[in-house]
Amino acid sequence: MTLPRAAGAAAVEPARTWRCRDRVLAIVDRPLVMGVVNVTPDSFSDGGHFLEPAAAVEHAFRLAAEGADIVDLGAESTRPGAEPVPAAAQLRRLVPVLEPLARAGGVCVSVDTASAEVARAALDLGAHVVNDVTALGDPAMPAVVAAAGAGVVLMHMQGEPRSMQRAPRYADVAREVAEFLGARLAAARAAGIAADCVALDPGIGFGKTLEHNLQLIARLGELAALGRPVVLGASRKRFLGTLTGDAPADQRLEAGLAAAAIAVWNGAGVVRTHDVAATARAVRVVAAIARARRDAAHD
Ligand code: HH2
Repeated sequence: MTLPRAAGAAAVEPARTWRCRDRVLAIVDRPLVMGVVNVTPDSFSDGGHFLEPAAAVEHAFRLAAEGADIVDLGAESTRPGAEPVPAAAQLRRLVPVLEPLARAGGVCVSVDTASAEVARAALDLGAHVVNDVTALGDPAMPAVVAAAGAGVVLMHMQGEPRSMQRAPRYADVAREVAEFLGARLAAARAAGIAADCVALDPGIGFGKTLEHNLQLIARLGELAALGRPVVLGASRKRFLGTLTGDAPADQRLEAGLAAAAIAVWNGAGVVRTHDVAATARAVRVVAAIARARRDAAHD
């Protein structure tokens, strides 16, 4: 992987591990796959499919069997225009799914929430990762993550879901997102979160136009240069439909695989996807070719 660097500066090695409580996830031969399970009535691609706890639990185990290294449970849609879901309502959806998953052990569980109250309850039940699309926007969140030694995803978003797609604007989107995430990484460390527990995510579709999303994926190496695993979530998102003749969300598989492949080539260490089996197979091939390129460079 070619890392951007200032003249004379040493290249930063891509992060090879991500610590999430008692699990140390290795990102050596291939990227990690994070499978999505939305326990919501209104998520943009799987809303209403897994609202029944038994269906969500079954789907989570299916994704793990298909090759998900982490299963990301969400109880609040963050699609453009979505309203926030109160903590108590998130927990009513999450707890009956989390409890059996945690009891069974084995599956590394992430909770997609910006609420410290939800994160604390989920970690108490055995979750390993807090996936925070507000990058520690809740002032109580850093202490919750630090106390548990949990993994945390710090994601960039311009604005908030309700209004973020109205008029996103950047002078240089890749530079601004990297600066924001670098600052949030420093804030996390200052709040007692270990650096090796942190992963960074440019937030594809969160206050971004089509062109912004493309720039971010094309220049993902600038985020990888911060030295932490980069998470990329392009799966089924609207920009993929826009690029493929307005394909609906359930017909964006190939487009999502193409985006995931380029992201991994450009340094992504974790791919967040609804389509685990296909993504796991695709990114293995990309990772093998990336290794061959590295080996050739070292010969
Ligand atoms: N995208 C979504 C939700 N959470 N978290 C991270 N770290 N990165 C992402 O790109 C990301 C995310 C949106 O996708 P989805 O969960 O399928 O939809 P919804 O928010 O409608 O539930």
